[in-house]
Amino acid sequence: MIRISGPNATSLLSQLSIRPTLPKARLATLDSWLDKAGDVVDQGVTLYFPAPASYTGEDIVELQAHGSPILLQALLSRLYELGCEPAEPGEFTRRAVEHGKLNLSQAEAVIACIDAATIRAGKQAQRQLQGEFGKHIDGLMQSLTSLVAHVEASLDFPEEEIPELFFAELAQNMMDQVVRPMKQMLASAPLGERLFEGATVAIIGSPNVGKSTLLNELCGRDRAIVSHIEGTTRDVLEVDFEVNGIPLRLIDTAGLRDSDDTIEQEGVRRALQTAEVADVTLFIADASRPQTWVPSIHADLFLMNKMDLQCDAIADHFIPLSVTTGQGITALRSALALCLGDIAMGDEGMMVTRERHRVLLLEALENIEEGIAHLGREDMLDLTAMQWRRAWGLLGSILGMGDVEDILDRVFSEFCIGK
Ligand SMILES: Nc1nc2c(ncn2[C@@H]2O[C@H](COP(=O)(O)OP(=O)(O)OP(=O)(O)O)[C@@H](O)[C@H]2O)c(=O)[nH]1
Ligand SMILES: [Mg+2]
Repeated sequence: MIRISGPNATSLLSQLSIRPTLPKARLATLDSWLDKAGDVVDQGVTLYFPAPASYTGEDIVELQAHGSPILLQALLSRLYELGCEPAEPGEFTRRAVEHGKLNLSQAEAVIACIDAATIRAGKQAQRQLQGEFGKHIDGLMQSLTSLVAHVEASLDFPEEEIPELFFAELAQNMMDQVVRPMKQMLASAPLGERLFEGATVAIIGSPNVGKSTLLNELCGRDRAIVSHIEGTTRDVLEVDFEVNGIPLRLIDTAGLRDSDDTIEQEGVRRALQTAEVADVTLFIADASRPQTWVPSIHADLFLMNKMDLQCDAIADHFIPLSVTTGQGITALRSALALCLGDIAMGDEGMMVTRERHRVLLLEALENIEEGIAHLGREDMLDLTAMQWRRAWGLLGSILGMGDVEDILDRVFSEFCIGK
């Protein structure tokens, strides 16, 4: 599809289209598009969205062609001849923000919708796109405005006229209406950001304990070579899978042991390096071989595999597992989710899903709390008002208010072309 946005979109279309008149607004219309010589380049559907009821808020024309890259290129060339310019990454969405169709957090949600790797991440992105997150921030800003107004009003009165409880009440209201909801939002950030950034999970352990077997089981494919021979895996091998809607990259590694084989030595070196940088490290032992039970490096979760061979008691911190029979796989998934900060909850609330939002929220919170600490000291009231106003501005820049050109540049550089 080719999308044209801007005040000249319709005049361009009239030169490109075989039709003598503009198509009806928002009605799929069969059309043919012509090159300079008047020959038909391709036939397809033209859509016309008049301003301001369009994605960007400008006149938009969309051409749904057959899809041949050569013919699309010919259409584009014709459009450039007629005065079009290629869109920058994210430029359509940027224009939507500039025309007030979306706020900045909604624009970021557009990227999130494109990048969502799991349904759960997609649902969070939708909430943000629908404006739920923005409304929340807006509510906090409104409370702040009225509380700042109280402080500013008190600046105009001599001390004796201010009721004794005034500042205590003000602080309490700030806590209830702003600080507590903000802390609740911030508490969701580690998991919320994980939903989009994902995490890496390394599987380590001695040779032959079942690392590759586990990788195949978790990703549901026969991805890694499995054999009874020790030292089967040498390379680092990665697969994508998900736990509770958190996108994960699972990494299989060479079994850890001393070896004279230089290739295996390199495999072990890479295994250790992988474990060091992974977000979560799974250590696997073989229940039938006690010499595999002691981890030589740090691990986050401990699994005792091949429990089908050995039913003796094992140490508490090991999750009993048998990849062959399926025992313990569910427990492992739950443990992984917990490890990634996913605490069981019913209806999932709205989350903070971006570092940019978290950093601004945190800074705003700091300003608010410092302002509260200064309340009640007459000589510091100015400072309180200033800090609370500052917090208001920080929350505003989450939504793209104020002087945010550089923020826009950064946010839209993450987009792909055509969005
Ligand atoms: N009985 C039993 N055998 C298992 C289980 N899991 C894996 N195995 C077997 O253990 C052997 C080794 O499995 P792998 O997955 O190749 O082991 P690995 O840890 O990747 O080994 P290296 O790549 O050599 O480090 C294979 O013969 C598997 O079939 C299990 O739960 N029970
Ligand atoms: Mg292996």
